[in-house]
Amino acid sequence: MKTRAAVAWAAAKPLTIETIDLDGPKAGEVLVEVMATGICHTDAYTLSGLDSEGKFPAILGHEGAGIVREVGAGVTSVKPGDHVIPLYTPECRQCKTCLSRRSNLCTAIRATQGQGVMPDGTSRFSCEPVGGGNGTVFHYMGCSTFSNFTVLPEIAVAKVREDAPFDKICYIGCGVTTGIGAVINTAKVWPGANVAVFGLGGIGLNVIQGARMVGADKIVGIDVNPSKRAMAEKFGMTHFVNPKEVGNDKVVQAIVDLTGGGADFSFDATGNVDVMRQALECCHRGWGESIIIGVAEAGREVATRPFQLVTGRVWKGTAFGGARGRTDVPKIVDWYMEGKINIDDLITHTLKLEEINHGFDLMHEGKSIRSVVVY
Ligand code: NAD
Ligand code: AHE
Ligand code: ZN
Repeated sequence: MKTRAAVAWAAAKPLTIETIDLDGPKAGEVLVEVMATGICHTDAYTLSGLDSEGKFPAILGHEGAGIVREVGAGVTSVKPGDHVIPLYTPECRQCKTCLSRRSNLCTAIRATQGQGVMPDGTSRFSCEPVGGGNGTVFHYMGCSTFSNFTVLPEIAVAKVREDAPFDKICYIGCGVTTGIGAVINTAKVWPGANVAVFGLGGIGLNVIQGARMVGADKIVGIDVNPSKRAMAEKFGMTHFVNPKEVGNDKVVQAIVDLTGGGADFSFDATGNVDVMRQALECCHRGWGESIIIGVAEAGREVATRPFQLVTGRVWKGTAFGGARGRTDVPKIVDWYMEGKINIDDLITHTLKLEEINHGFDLMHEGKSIRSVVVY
């Protein structure tokens, strides 16, 4: 079949809207009509060319929601007409990791996903060959939600209720689940804890929302863009630190002072390795835990004095908020529909596919929280 898609032809070039070819689902795969997709900073990171797994041409996008239109042989868990959220972290429920219950990082299809292909090693997307290419267009994070239709493995879709609006729940496909899940699943923030959140964008604001949900006491937000402050306060931030105002070298001390000795939990949602160090070092001596959410460019490394760890601070990371997608994502959709979490206010811009590059511009200019493309 043909599908309309925003194609990333090369690093650091604007996406272009094309009509391309899409092969139908093979065994164990499903065809999904994507109804809406968010634009996450990770899409921008890969488009920048600094993702060591970035491949071009590709169809980016990993924060979608849509409807199953066709299923391949052997598919049993979903059927045409089901509403689903694509999962860049699948849940096969059979691999060592899934069975361990110790991590959400299902290994069933991770290798091929990183290579931009389906589990059989081929892509379902193609176009007329251009510029010496063979016409293959790569998948991205197993999702490619910047295409109106996409093919995913059955284990990489979460079936969700049908009364939930696609243009809002698509955000649960990454940002909402990552932020709230980092608090609940990874950090296990306790009621009364003091929390510091670095980066008040589409992920950080969901960390704040999660921290408030679990009853955190002080929630300190740190961002170089003061325009993020009002939204963060609406979502539960109690104190704001702007590194440009206090001085970058005074950020850690400012948080230690605000939290009476250091944060019980801190989160990096910037992707900046220098900020990651600040996030660790602002944690309370003896027990403070810092959770890295942000994705840093290829070649970047984190650093700190080992003494920071010797004296009890803990450095951790989280992918997709530690969520097991097929199990947890439908519950988060329920939370939204029951009014337990706020998604609507974080979606600051709704765009057409033709406007997708504007969505990236708004992110880079710090003018949006989440832009959502509706097909
Ligand atoms: P975003 O662009 O919406 O937000 C980033 C925020 O960080 C902005 O408000 C920006 O002003 C702020 N910031 C930038 N530099 C800063 C600094 N030096 N100090 C303080 N604040 C600073 O991006 P997002 O969509 O929220 O994504 C945030 C990060 O999380 C990205 O690196 C993204 O790739 C990553 N991410 C990781 C996961 C995961 O599973 N681990 C999931 C989603 C996103
Ligand atoms: N390809 C990147 C890795 C990027 C990365 O860390 N991705 C996160 C999700 S970001 C969503 O916005 C993730 O889930 N990682 C776990 C995994 O298995 O990829 C690189 O740097 O090579
Ligand atoms: Zn994302």
